Amino acid sequence: MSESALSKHPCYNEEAHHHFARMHVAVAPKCNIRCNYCNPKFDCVNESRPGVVSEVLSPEEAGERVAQTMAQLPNLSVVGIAGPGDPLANAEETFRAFRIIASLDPDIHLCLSTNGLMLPDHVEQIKELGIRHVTVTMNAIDPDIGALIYEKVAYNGQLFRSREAAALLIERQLRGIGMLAKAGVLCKVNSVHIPEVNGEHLREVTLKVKELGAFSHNIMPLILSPGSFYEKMGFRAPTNEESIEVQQASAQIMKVMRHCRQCRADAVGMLGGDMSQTPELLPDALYFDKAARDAHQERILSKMKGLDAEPQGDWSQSVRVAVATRGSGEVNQHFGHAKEFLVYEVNSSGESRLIGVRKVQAYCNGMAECGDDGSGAARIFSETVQMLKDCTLLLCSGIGKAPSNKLRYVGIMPIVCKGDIDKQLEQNVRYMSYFASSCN
Ligand code: CLF
Ligand code: SF4
Repeated sequence: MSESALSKHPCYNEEAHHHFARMHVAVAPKCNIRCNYCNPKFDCVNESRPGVVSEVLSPEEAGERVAQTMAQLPNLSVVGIAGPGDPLANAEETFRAFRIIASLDPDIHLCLSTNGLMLPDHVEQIKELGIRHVTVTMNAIDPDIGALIYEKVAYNGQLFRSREAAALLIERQLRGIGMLAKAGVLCKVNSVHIPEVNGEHLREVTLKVKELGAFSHNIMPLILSPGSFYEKMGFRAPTNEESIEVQQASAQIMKVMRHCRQCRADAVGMLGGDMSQTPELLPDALYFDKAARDAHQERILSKMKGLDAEPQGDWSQSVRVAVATRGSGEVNQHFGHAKEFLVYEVNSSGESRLIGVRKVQAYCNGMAECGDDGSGAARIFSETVQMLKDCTLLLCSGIGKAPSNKLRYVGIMPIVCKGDIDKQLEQNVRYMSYFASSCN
């Protein structure tokens, strides 16, 4: 594995996601399969959350947007194509866009995300273009389980359904993953966790893709597109505990990703701060200064701690801590402004590991008492508490008196602090343990 291919990629390296940004260009509208959780009116759910479908760009427009964004975001290190359909069902546009982007700056990392059906036909081209990261979304290796997930597959002018469709798709996904590994392309496997369908099967998927040479496994909770078959049939997303349990089982086998944001096909910015819906932030400039960008990224790399590894300590006595952050690997976000919290486990030796990201609605609406106007704020607060109810501590850079008191009341201790997340986790959990033992 090449360290340089990993150090700046926010999805392949957890620490990099605190510092580096990615950009998706939505050049791929068509899809060649139908997943039961998908509604084609929305972005591909295998890497996205349902929202208004991303505006489709031509490869040339995509190149212009990337140049603009490179001028605006010196920490932009990766450009990916992930939809809104399947990039390899739109291979001509996808590869043309990658060629244009690579000609802007050969050092930008190119990243592709696919359902894998057409992957075996394109591995050569992927390698030749210097695409170093490919994600394959693979939800089952057993065609009987796959038949519950995929409605149909269109391949070579023929339409396949049910078990036959799943068997064809799975065979091509596995072949493609093996070919990527042999070609030296880092392959991440995404799986959608559908509790009653593949919850207990995902460990087998991990075992198989590891055997084939995949780099990591990203198990994402099901998000139902409105109007999809699963939505109509009442399928449900896993609970936070179910997600953690399934991820821990796979983490015994290989590296798992726990910081995925299931971002849009046109997402721009840090994983935790999508700017795609605020286009006024992007200037018209088509000129970017490569030397300044390179120097900026070198400075970031010099401050990073290196590649993350799964901590091997004893987690039986661990506590869970929610952290409000805007990036840079620091506690630096006010509770009321947080749209997500990173949830860590900290063990008795002070080691910490990320176990998930909890999306919430920002609590503060500008009222003096942090949104405590007695109306919508009460609902938002109770939803946030519901998302963080397994946490004992909450670290943030500030919090109003009213929410602070209410959090204590439900058993979550807010601590106002700033600085490096790992250090703050260690210090505050030690302090809490000391305090608890002195009181006994
Ligand atoms: Fe985009 Fe995907 Fe590349 Fe990352 S996203 S194509 S690997 S650059 Fe990342 Fe977004 Fe999760 Fe995807 S957080 S949905 S895993
Ligand atoms: Fe929808 Fe599945 Fe195609 Fe993605 S791969 S666009 S989720 S049918």
